[in-house]
Amino acid sequence: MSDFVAAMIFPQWQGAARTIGYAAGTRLLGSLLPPSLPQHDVACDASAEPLVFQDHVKGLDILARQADRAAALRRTLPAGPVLTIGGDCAADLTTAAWAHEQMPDDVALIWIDGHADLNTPASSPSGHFHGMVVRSLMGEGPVALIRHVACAYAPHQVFYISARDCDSAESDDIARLDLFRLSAPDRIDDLIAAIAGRGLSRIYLHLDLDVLDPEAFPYVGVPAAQGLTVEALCRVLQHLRRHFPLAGAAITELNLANDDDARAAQPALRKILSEGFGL
Ligand SMILES: [Mn+2]
Repeated sequence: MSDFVAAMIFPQWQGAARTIGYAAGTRLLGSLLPPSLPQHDVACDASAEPLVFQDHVKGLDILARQADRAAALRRTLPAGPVLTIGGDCAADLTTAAWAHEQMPDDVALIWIDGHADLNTPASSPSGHFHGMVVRSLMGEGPVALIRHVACAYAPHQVFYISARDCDSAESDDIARLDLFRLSAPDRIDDLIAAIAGRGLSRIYLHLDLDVLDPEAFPYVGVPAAQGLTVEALCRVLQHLRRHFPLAGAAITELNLANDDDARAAQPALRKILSEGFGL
């Protein structure tokens, strides 16, 4: 029996502001899910037109329209954990927000990512929204997007695993806000203890595949050196799922340039889905 009631398939690329192989990545992940898990598609603008900058965010209009669609779809799905398949790291903005709204102050947001995604529109060097998602889930971001965050995550609810390629403003904010940061996967018990010690009983798992080491798994939008092995990632996911019920999850940033990439990425993805997520 899967932990999930449904999968939301959301090939959004505008948050990365590059028409790279996210659509192919989303398709492949969808094809690897068990047929018993109902899949629901969020329609995305596939146009390769350059994105317009608005309020320091590239493609804000389109991102807002797509987030509206995702939020509307989420409201039609059963209560219970949904697995969002991206797409860029912003694909689960509305589903991570929804998970917290159902159980305010009880959800740990576990951000498993080579990056911190903690920029504000003003601090972001690129204007790419996929680097602002955690900050938005904490209630600070473009109004057109954070209107879906009815219940912001507080700093004590945010936990990073292997965030290692951070902008200097992000590093400053991690220190200032005292966000939990697990650097070595073998210290996972520290994370478990911190979640429980902060009175949180459920976890939301956001997996950006760039948490993996690019030598083992280069099929991502923004690779970050010195990441986890696939085995270490699976152990971390298993350990977390053994200790806490899921509020939801997402797998993001799979970027496949061609069929060779798709073939080469499959064994790791199958392992992560089955051993990491129990699918
Ligand atoms: Mn990332």
